[in-house]
Amino acid sequence: MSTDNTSLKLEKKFQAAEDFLPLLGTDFVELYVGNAKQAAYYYQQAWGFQPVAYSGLETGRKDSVSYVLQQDKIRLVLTSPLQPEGPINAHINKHGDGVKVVALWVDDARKSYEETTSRGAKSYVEPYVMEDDNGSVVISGIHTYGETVHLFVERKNYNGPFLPGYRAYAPNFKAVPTGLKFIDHMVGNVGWNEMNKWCEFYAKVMGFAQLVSFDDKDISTDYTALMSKVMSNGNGRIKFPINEPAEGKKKSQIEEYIDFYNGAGVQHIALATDNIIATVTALRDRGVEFLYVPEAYYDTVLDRVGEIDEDLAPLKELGVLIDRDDEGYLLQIFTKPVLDRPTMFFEIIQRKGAQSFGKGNFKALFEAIEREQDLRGTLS
Ligand code: TYF
Ligand code: FE
Repeated sequence: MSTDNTSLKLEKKFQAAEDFLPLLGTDFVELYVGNAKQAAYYYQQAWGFQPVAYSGLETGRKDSVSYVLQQDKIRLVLTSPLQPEGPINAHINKHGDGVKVVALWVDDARKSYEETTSRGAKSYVEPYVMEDDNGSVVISGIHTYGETVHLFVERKNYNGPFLPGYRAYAPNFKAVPTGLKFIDHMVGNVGWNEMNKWCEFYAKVMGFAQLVSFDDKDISTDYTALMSKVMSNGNGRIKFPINEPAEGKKKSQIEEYIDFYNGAGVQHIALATDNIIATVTALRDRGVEFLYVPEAYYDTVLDRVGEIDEDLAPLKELGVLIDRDDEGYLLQIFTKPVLDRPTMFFEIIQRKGAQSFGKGNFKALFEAIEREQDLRGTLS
C-alpha cells in the first residue's frame, strides 16, 4: 500500500471528470433492530445521542416504528417492526440487528437515481416526494452489497425535525454528548472474491475512486487475513472501505462476520471526535466495551509514530491506537461488537492530519480481534 498524500491524490483522481453524483454528506444511518425503544435508550445513555424525531403508532404508522437520534452531524435511525411479518422482520431474522440504510444527502435525488441506475445500479425505490407542514423531501434508492441500500435524500425544501411523517421527539431525558462529531467512514464486509466487484460498483455506478488498498500480506497476522480497498467520493466526505476474507491459518474475522450476518453488510462505523481521550473515557464509563491492546504496544509506539500532542499514559490506559502517515497522525480505537452476534462494531477516530486508516495498527488490532474470536470459538 502507498501512504502518499491522500488528499492530493484524491484531488488528482477527480480533476479529470465532473462529479456526476455530488454528495453533501451522510444523511442518516438506519438500523433494523428487534427492539427500537431499548436500542434508542442504549444510544442515548451510553453514546450520548439525543432523540430528535419519532414515528410509530402515535403518528399513524401501523407496521413499524422509528426513533431518530442525533449527535452533532451523526444521525441514527432505529427501526423495529410492529407486525409479525414483513421485510423488516425478515431482515432481522436473517441478519440480527444491523444497518439496512446508508442514506446520502444530495441536492437532487431524481438526478442521483438517474445517474446511478443508468450506470447499472439496481433500483431499491424510485424517486418519490413526501410532504408535510414543514415542506417536502425527495427520496430515491439503490441496492448495494448484501441487503444494504443507499437512499438519496434531497431535503433542501424541508425544515422539519427529520422527514415528513415524523414528529419531533424530545423526552424529558437529555442525552449527555460524548463528543462524537460526524461519520468518518463506514466499512462493508463482502464475500470471498467480491471486493473488486463492489469497488467497481462504487467506481462505475457512483463515480468513487480508490484511495488505498491493503492485501493479505499487508494485514495478515499469524492467523487470520483479509483484503481491503478504500473507495471515496469526489469531495472525500464519503469513504467506504470494502473488506473481503482471505485465506489464513485460522478463520478470517471477515468470514466470521459473513457467517453470523448471513451475507455481506456494514462491519463498522467510524465516528470522529476531536478529543478521543474525553470521548472514550465517557463511553467506557457508560459501559461501552473496547478491544483490549497489550501494554507492550505502548513500549514501542512512539518510536514508530514519533512525537504526538497527547500524553501517552491516558492513551495506554484506554487502549487507544496511534498511527502516522506523511500528512500527520491519527488516534483510533475499536469497540467490541455491539450486538450478540459478532457482527457490527464502532471505531472512534481522531485525525490529526492523517487521512489514512491506521495500517500501522492492523497487526495489534487484528490480534485483539482474534483473541475475541478465540473466546467465541470461531477461530477455526
Ligand atoms: O477502516 C479501516 O480500514 C480500519 C482498519 O476488519 C480495519 O479501521 C480494517 C478491517 C477491519 C477492522 C479495521
Ligand atoms: Fe475503520
